[in-house]
Amino acid sequence: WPAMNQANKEVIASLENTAQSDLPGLDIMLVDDDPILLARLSKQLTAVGHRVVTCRDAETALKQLLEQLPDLLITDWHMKPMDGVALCKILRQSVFGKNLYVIMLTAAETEDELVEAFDAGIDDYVIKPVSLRILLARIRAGQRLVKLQRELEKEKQDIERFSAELSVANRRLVTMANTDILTGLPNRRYALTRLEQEWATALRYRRPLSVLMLDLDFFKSINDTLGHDVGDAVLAHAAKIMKAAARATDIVCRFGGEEFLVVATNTEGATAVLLGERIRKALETHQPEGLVLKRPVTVSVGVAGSVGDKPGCQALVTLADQALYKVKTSTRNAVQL
Ligand code: GH3
Ligand code: MG
Ligand code: MG
Ligand code: MG
Repeated sequence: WPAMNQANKEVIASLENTAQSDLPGLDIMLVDDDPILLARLSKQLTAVGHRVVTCRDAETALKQLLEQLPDLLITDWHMKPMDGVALCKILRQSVFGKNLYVIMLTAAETEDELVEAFDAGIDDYVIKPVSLRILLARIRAGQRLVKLQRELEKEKQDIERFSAELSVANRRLVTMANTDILTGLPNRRYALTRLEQEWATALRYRRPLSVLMLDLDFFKSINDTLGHDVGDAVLAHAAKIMKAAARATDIVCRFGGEEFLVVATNTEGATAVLLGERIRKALETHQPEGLVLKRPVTVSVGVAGSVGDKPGCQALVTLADQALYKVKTSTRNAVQL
């Protein structure tokens, strides 16, 4: 039994230690029109580790509260012109005061008055004359809530930060899933989704929409003669030139191996041919530097443009592909509608 008792005592002592170390001193605002009480309580609360700011009336307290942002308010009830209940009512309607822990000091009031004070927003009260032990016990009770509230606040901030990080990561992932790694252009997945969106927009605003299908000429021979890495470099170069030759509103994508698709918004077929020609010409003119190639890098372009709601979103791609095939079976390095 004595051994058991000793063990219990140790457990209790260690619990008390944690409890104390978990609850550091509070920032307390003390409001009372009695300067002697104010001085005594202030000294006593400071002695047990709290930081205390004193005010002799509620108006000053309100002003100070904004600056001090205390954890806990201990206020007298009867003060002039504003009393503690009125102070509490105002606090509870303000952002900084709505979560403040409020203990009211009161000479024994009637039941009705106490209910009124609680309804005004006090959390607790201590009967005057103030017993320090009781006041400290009530502060400790308040401290538990203050601590909990701080933890909640911190958790809320953590969650907000985490969710912000998550949405950044998410956006990055979406970008990655839509981007071709070699050229940095939007990929086929993006191209098809975007084409559908642009088709819907074009229909809604009765605007034309064109699609250009581009395929590098004799690309396989670059790979075969100079190797796949050179092929990659030529692809990246071609992508850069074509993107630069297009307009800001044209959506230039890598559609497949050495195939590119351009969605030209608000563009009729005839205009898209001019765009295709500009891209074709740019590539022909800007050959990749430092490479000895058997023939210049060129591109064949098939174009399809909408008229009203014809031929449809998917059909635009098919028609552009068919036009491209025509170029491939004739001259190459040309544009065909
Ligand atoms: P054509 O003028 O008829 O288009 O001839 P081509 O040689 O360009 O056509 P083909 O479709 O026969 O060859 C395309 C080649 O592109 C085949 C493939 O090895 C190569 N290719 C596709 N993707 C890549 C890539 O990411 N990097 C490299 N280096 N080559 C690629
Ligand atoms: Mg008073
Ligand atoms: Mg090709
Ligand atoms: Mg091809």
